[in-house]
Amino acid sequence: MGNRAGGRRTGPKCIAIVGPFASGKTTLLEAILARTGTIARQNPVSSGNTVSDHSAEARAHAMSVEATFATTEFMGDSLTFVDCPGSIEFAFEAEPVLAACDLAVVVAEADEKKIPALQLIMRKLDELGVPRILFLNKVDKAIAGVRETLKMLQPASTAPLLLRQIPLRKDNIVIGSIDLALERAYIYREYAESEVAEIPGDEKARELEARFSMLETLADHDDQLMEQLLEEIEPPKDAVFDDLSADLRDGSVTPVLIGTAEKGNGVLRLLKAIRHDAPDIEATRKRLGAPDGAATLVQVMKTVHTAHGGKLSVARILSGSVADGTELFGQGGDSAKVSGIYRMLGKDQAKQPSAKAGDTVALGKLDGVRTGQTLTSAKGGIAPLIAFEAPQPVYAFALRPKERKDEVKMSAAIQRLAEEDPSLGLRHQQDSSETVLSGHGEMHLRVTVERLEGKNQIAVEGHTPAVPYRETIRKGVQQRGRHKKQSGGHGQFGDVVVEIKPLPRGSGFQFTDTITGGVVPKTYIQSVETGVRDYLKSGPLGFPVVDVAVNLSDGSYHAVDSSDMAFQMAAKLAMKEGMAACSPVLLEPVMKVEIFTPSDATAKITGIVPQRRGQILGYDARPGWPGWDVVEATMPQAEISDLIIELRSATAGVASYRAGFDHMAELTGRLADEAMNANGKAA
Ligand SMILES: Nc1nc2c(ncn2[C@@H]2O[C@H](COP(=O)(O)OP(=O)(O)OP(=O)(O)O)[C@@H](O)[C@H]2O)c(=O)[nH]1
Ligand SMILES: [Mg+2]
Repeated sequence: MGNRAGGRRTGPKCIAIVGPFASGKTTLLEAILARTGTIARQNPVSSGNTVSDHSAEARAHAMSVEATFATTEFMGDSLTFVDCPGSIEFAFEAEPVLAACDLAVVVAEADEKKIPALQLIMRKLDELGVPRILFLNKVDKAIAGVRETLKMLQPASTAPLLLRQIPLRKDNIVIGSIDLALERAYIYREYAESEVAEIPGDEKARELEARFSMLETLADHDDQLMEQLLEEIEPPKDAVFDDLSADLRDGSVTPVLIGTAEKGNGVLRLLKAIRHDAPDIEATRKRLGAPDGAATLVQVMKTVHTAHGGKLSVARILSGSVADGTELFGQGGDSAKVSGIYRMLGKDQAKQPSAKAGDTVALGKLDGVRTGQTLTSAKGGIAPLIAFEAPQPVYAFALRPKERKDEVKMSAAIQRLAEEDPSLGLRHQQDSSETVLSGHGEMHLRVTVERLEGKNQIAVEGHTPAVPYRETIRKGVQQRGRHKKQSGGHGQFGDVVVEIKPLPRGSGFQFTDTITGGVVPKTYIQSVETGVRDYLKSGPLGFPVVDVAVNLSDGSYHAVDSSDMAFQMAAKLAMKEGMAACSPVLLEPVMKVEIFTPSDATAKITGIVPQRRGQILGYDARPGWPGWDVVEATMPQAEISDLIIELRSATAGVASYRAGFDHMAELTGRLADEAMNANGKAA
């Protein structure tokens, strides 16, 4: 014991603050910055004046919408905290942060509804191998005991939650905490350091019981401690601390500290635990599989375009050092020179001459560098140490500027936003010539549009993207089309007979001819095909026509008056008249959908599907996700556009889905009329 390399690691640290929606992350960061003296006082989030939620968008929606970096000092150590948004719609923002941080502080609260969200975060930390401390916040309003709360939260975590502190109550109000490792009591004082006290006599039994249970969990990874417990020998305090550090760092337990961020309570203990137990940059390098060597290595965590137009790449220096002018190479050997190194405090930056391994700083003007990239000082560059893949978007907006003159400006601004937020999708929809922005929920896109408008002074209009309807026919017909004009000199003459026939779904378009004896010359057969194809771009219902075969069976021509144009016209005439008689019908795209949901909401989800004209194909346990199900269904694309909103509200915000095109299906009745009306208006 005591030899598990549990000692304190010095050097700058980077700590991500994560946790379910509104658990108090921003409040905690504010409390930390106040406690370390980086800010004069702790502002409540309701003031709209915190270090994190300073943007107009965060204030407007009373939630964090991006990762915020704040560097502070605590007892001589440099600590950079990164306050990550809790909403699942902004979850991707945290991934490059988590990858390059040393430790995550998971802020949780005693709220059953937020367990699935907590589970999602814990899974991500498991996946990335990030050690963590759980900060059980809001103990001021907790009704249940902490141990019951941990029992409730435990299913969200694969590692055992190890209670390190228990609350000290008076008249049912939490007035402080008892640290089970230090065996000391702390009496909370608002916005100030707690007062150290002896453990009150009547709390001793409860303390010993909780402490024993903590030691038992630690003994699972320490045979010597196990023996001591069995023989009822009091283990040395230092050895307990070493175990706590070592178990935290290798992820075998998740220590739990408690507090009330809003009043700054429990914050100093948390800072001390971080100082003592957090792994350092060496461990993080190892976790990322960074190559050894003399070269400088940098991992980019976020990209921002500041109000003054400069691009900042917020990055962790994994090894070596960076100074103004340092040339950094990405994958493939592209390079950029650092121009400006800044220490971050929310929206403010302070210039500094250089940065060394472990530091988290913003690097100026790294053109071409993207979030998630790894950079090196070695010529030749380096492949990213970790690959980030944004989940499939679940919500989309079609955008256009209110004023035409803003088109170019809007498209440049969207490019910048997409650079800042790699989870945004951007495509140009041919059918409707719309710019379609896709993302992870309504709020995500709303915030994106607000940024577009606010930062760039462009007014934009957003609406649900058009569904790519098609049309086809139900029966065939034979139709003649004659185009004949005699006006003065040269006439125009084309005459065709076409046979129009429906094809099986998914066949597309086929053109053939059965012309014999040259009644329509070869070159004009080509013209007929061109005319037919042109017509099919918009059929009798106003949509592109699919699954149709057209055969040119007969016709006639005129040696002088026939022309390419005349035959195209004749073909279009034949198609126009013929198609109307073929019982045209609208087709809508139907998608195959997989909906991921906590199992206790599966019944609700299977109820939502048929209401959206969907068909359940089946549901099952989600592989590798205890407590989750996957529901498979088919559903018309038109019904999926806002599906996520309903799924999220049925599952406290955590359900998601993946969809891919499956087939086209006939659409008739009121919905078909609506689609045609909408199309008519747009055209
Ligand atoms: N009672 C109580 N409320 C708290 C405490 N800490 C935070 N809150 C409240 O919880 C709400 C959310 O706080 P935030 O700090 O914005 O939470 P967050 O986790 O940053 O939220 P998102 O970033 O939007 O996910 C606010 O109303 C806070 O005042 C606490 O210790 N006790
Ligand atoms: Mg927040």
